[in-house]
Amino acid sequence: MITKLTELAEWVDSVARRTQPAEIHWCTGSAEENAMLTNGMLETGELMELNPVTHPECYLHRSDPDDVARVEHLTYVCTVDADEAGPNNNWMAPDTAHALMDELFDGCMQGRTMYVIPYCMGPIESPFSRLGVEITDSAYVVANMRKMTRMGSPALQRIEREGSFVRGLHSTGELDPERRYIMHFPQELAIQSYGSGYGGNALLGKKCHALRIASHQARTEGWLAEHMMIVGIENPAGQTRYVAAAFPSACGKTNLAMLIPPEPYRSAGWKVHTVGDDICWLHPGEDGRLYAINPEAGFFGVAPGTSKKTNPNALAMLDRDAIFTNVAATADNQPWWEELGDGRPALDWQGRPYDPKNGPAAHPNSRFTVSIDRCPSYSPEAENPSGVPIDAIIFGGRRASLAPLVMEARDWTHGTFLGAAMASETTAAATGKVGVVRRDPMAMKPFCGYHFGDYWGHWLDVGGGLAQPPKIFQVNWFRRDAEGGFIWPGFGENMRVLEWVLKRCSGEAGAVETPVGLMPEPDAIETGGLSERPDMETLLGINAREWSKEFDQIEKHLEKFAPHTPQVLIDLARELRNAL
Ligand code: GTP
Ligand code: SPV
Ligand code: MN
Repeated sequence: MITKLTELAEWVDSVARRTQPAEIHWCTGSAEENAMLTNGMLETGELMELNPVTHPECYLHRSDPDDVARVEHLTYVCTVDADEAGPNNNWMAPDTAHALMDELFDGCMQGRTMYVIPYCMGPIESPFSRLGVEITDSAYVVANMRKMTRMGSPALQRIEREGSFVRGLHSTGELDPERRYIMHFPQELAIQSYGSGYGGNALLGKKCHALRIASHQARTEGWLAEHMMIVGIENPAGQTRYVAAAFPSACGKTNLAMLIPPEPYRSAGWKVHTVGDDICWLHPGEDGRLYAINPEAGFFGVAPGTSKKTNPNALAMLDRDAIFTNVAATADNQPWWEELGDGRPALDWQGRPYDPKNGPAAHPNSRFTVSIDRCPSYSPEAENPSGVPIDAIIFGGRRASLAPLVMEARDWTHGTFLGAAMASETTAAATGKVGVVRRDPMAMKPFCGYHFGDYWGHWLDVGGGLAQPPKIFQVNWFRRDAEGGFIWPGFGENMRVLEWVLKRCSGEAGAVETPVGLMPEPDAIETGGLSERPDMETLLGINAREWSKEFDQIEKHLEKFAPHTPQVLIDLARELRNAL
């Protein structure tokens, strides 16, 4: 027996009886194991070696062309009572879901290896960390989990000590979209995923565990599991404040987490410390502040748009020991994607000779996987078992119009309202239409494991119990002009907005009250050093008529979650609309 934890051994046995693998491999996370799996995948063609001179230990994986993003319409929360999952989730009765999944899993691993991956979400020694075991028949999943989580022997030891873990079962199956389901059983601490090998559908520690299951646990235990990046910003005086920001998928978390301050900030001494880029677990501390850990240990980042100009820190970590999924390749076998800047694609993401008639060379949701400690701005605080204290929470979306560059909530309740009312244009991170504005509360629309109305109530409860709650802000880097171009330069220049945010936290900047939120005073956002001054009047303008239409939609949206929606949010919407 590989483990002394009977429950784990019995579960693995029962899964093996159902799925009938040829072999069972317990993952230790060692370098030898990784080399063995990599060699195996090079033989089967699951991985291709990239240019060993420019990109040593970098590999390309091409997924099935029908399996390139999260599938929200096939993702379910299976609570006993449908009302618990809420209108924000697809729901299936647990019995029905189990029957369906049992049939799919029956014999599905015949002739294949079944990998058992013990993992720990969060620093191994942190009381805030949570444990899981993913069983999968995909070596690619193992290789990704190794970079993105603390997996293997140390995790298994803690699982054996504590006895409690989330049970994740995954099989790539036939990769048939008609036989694909991502099922969550929060009350059983279980996840079952079949028919996809991609990202959030298959790397079960990430969205399935660290958000959908964890949000459910967090609700009962008094903390928050959020789709947020975490960054420390050090000012010239050497003082670091931590900020957590929730933007929907492919809306700028990774970029903000590792931004390089532009001149004149850099020479003045501003520094950025990356703690996390996608998921954040927030716990109230004894001092009445909110403490954040990043449950992950690596990045699964969007490739297109990443360049030396937009995100030099990302590029610096992508020249060694990285996995690329669905990017294009140059003639000399270097990874390539749109807006990379250098080189030209020879083969597109499906391995065909590149032809612009077939669309972009790299898939719009192509990704890189790399360990967080490869990031030049990596913060050792990411390993702090107690987490980092958060001074500001930022909500952001991708909106061509209306939403201003930045504004601040009056207080925690108003901040919760801003989060609940968030909307953003859809992106390629999930299958479906791109560019459609939809409500995406707290960037959690696809990830909240329970009823949004209850979730907002939980936000109010957690914030209400804090003596020093973080200030809450809303940003939008994505306003467009009449020609469709971005008005705000974005990326590193977002530091200018962060400076105002931090100065609001330290009491060094004023604000102007408006019915939608507290706005920067004129010229409070530094534009010196930009090649041209952006249209700040548009970026910070409030159009009362457009906002009034927005409030119509927000009220309807809050209504959709009644009677679970906290009354204070409904009342606040009415009050703000009347003030407009
Ligand atoms: P997920 O990993 O899907 O959760 O995405 P994310 O929120 O981490 O988004 P990411 O930082 O990877 O950015 C997604 C896309 O938006 C990339 O193509 C970026 O180049 C682009 N982007 C990020 N920040 C900015 C910005 O400030 N301005 C503009 N115009 N584009 C940005
Ligand atoms: C997202 O879609 O928000 C991601 C990528 O971070 S995935 O791992 O596919 O969820
Ligand atoms: Mn994400």
